[in-house]
Amino acid sequence: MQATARAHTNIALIKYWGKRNESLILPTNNSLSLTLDGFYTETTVTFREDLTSDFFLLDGEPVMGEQYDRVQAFLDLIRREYNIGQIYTEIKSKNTMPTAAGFASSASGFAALAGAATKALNLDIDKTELSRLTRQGSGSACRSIFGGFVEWEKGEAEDGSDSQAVQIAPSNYWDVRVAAVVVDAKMKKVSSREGMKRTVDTSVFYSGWLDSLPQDLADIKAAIRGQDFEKLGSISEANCLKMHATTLGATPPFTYWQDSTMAVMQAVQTMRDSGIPAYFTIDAGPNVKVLYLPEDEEAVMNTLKNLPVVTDVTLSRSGEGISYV
Ligand code: 2P0
Repeated sequence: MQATARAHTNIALIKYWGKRNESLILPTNNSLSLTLDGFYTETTVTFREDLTSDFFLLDGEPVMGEQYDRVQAFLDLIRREYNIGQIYTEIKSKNTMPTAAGFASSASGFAALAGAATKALNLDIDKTELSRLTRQGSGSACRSIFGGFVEWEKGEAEDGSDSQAVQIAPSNYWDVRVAAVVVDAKMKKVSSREGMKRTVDTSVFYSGWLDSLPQDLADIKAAIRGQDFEKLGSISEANCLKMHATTLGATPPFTYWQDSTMAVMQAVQTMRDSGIPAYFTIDAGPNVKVLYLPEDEEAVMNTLKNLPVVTDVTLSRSGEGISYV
């Protein structure tokens, strides 16, 4: 009872920012992402009769604390959902994120874990059901089951049975590129889980965010259909700015941005003024992702690498969904 799965991380262009059910991880809004080829997690899960608890090694080191608890809770869910009984697992996970690329590994991590565990158990589930299961490990991870452009449908059902990701376009549909820009960051961050909860509970801007989403989703899907990069980029950038604006209306207010984050944002806008179509998006942290087209790669790289606040830039293309090794 062993299997190995590989899953890539994804970058949200229309952000997931808030839950309507915290235990089932059901979101308040649909989100839309691009799966990235540069960053992935490879996980081997072995179910072993001789173990008395789950054992989790990440990059060769045993994992304890909160990270272990989340993984164990997710395996308990799989055991319960599929009537597996008390058989525990050995999990060996490798993150192939270039050092400090500024990506949270929970998206690729929970997707690879769900894929490997269900494969090891020989469960007959399709990608849609796998996405629903993965969602309950970490929300954004449900999008990493698929490659290319992916939408997470929030669903309406109380039990989450219709909250899953669907592929909008495969990875070879359109060569949009993403530069992951790491900045010199010192401030301690508010976790995305805590940040989105505080925002939903207290932000005076949250209803404006929610009201604006159906239009953003319709517009970005039209941009993907028409392969209109300026439209794709400008909607992504505006959606990111709105998400981050909600944090300023929370109690207590907070922001993920630092002066280095804003320096990169301004550099991207200056590139645009000089005729290079590049757009930024930012998740729950200070680092910036820049969207651009292949023909502008050299110019974008030169600009980003030469910014004093930037410590690392890693390039990525559209990536594949989950695969088994
Ligand atoms: C996203 N983020 O759509 C958004 C944009 C951060 C900003 O999904 O609580 O780690 O495990 O469901 O998926 C980060 O949140 O949160 C996230 P949980 P997750 O990618």
